[in-house]
Amino acid sequence: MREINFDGLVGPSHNYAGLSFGNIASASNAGAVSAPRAAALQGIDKMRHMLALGLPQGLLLPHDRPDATWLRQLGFAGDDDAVLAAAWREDPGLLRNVAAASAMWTANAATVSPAPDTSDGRCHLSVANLSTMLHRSLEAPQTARQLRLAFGDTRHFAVHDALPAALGDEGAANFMRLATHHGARGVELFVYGVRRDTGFPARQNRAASAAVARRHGLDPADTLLVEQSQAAIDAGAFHNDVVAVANETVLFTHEQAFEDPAAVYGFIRARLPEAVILEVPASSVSLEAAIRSYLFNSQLVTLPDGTMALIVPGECRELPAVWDWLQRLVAGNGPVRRIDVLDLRESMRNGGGPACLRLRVAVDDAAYAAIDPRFLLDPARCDRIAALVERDWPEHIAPDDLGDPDLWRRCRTARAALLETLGFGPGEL
Ligand code: SUG
Repeated sequence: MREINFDGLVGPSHNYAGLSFGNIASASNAGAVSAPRAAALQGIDKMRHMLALGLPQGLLLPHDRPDATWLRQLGFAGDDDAVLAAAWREDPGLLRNVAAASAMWTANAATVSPAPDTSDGRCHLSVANLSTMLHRSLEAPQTARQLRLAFGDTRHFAVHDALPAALGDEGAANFMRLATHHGARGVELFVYGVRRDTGFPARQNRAASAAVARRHGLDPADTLLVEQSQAAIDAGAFHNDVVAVANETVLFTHEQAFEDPAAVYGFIRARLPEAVILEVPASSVSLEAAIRSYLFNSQLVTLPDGTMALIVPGECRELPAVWDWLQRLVAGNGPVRRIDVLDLRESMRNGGGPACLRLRVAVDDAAYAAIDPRFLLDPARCDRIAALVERDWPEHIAPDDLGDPDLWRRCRTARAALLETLGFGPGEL
C-alpha cells in the first residue's frame, strides 16, 4: 500500500481578503497584494519535490471562481459578468467570498479512511461541508464532483456527500491516522472543537466527526474523538493540523494541542504499542511560535527506504526556537531523518502550510490503478501545468481588482485552459 498526496493547485484568483476569522495569517494579510502565479508555482514545486523523493503525487483542481452560480441563489440575475458586477456594486464582501481560491487547501476537501480500517474493505471519503466560513462553504459541490471522478470506481472507493451544514466539518485537517504501516489496520483520531460564545470559532463539530466515523464503518475500538484544546484554538489553531500531524507510527504534536493529551497518548499506546509520540513542550516552542512557523503543518512522510522526512515551510527557519528544535529532532536517533524546507509563502500568508495543501489517500495497487489518471502527476505533467500557470495566471491581485471584469474573464480562461490540458471535457467538473 502507498499513500498519495493530492495537492490542490492554487487557482488564478488567489487573493488576500481576510475572510477567515480565527486564522491569524488570513486576518493580518487582509488587503495585501497577492501573487497567484508565484503561489501556484510554489505549490507545483512542492509536488515536484514529493515526486523527486520517490512518492506518488496527485492533484485536485481549482474551482470555478468567482462563483457566479452561487450568487444566483441570492437573486442576482443575468450572465456571469452581470451577476458579478451587481454583487460587486451592492455587496463587495459577497464578491470577495465567491472569488476565494481556498479550494487549494485540500486537507479540508474530505476525510479519508483507507480500506484496511473500514467494515466493507473500501476506502471511504467524506466531502467536508466547510460550513463555518462562508467562502469555504461554497466548495463542497465542486469537491464532490472531483472526488467522484477521481475515485469513481465503487469496487475500491465510496465517496460520501457533505454532512448537513449545521454540523461543521472541515475534513482531514482535523483527522489523524496511526498504523504500523499505511497498509495495516490503523487507529483513527477525529479532533473536534467545542463552540464557545467568545473567542475564535471552533470549526469542527463533535457530532460531525462521529458521523464521518460511523459512515466510514470504522471499528469504535480503533476510533477516538479528541477535543482540541481551547488554548490552541484561541492562539489561532483553527484546525488541528496546525498543532499536530501523524504518519504511520509517529505522532508529532505540540504539548497543548489537545484538551486531554494523556488520554490521547494512552489510547494510541494501548492500540499501537510501537507508536512514537514526539511531543514538543511549550517551554521549547510556544503555541504562538508553532502557529507563526506552522511547524506542525509540515508533511510527515515515509520515504521509499522506510525512514521519515518532515517537509516544513520556510517560516520554520525564521524562528530560532523552531529551527533549533528541528535540528535536535534530526540529530537524535528517531524516525525523522530529514528536514526539507520549501517556500510556500503565498499560501502561508493565508494560513495554509504544506499539510493544508494536500489530501492523503492510502491505497493498494488495485485501488491505485482504479484512480482516474488525470488526477495523478509525473514530472512531465508538472512541467505542462507550470507552463500554463506562467502563461495564464495573473501575476498580482490587489483588493480592488476583484471587481474588475477583466480579472473574472482571465480566471475563467485560465481554468478552462488547465482543464483542457489535463484532458477534462467541458462540463465534466
Ligand atoms: O480555512 N484560509 C484557509 C486556510 C486553510 C488551512 N488549512 C488547513 N489548516 N488544513 C482557512 O482559514 C483564507 C482566505 C482569505 O482570507 O482570503 C483562508 O480561507
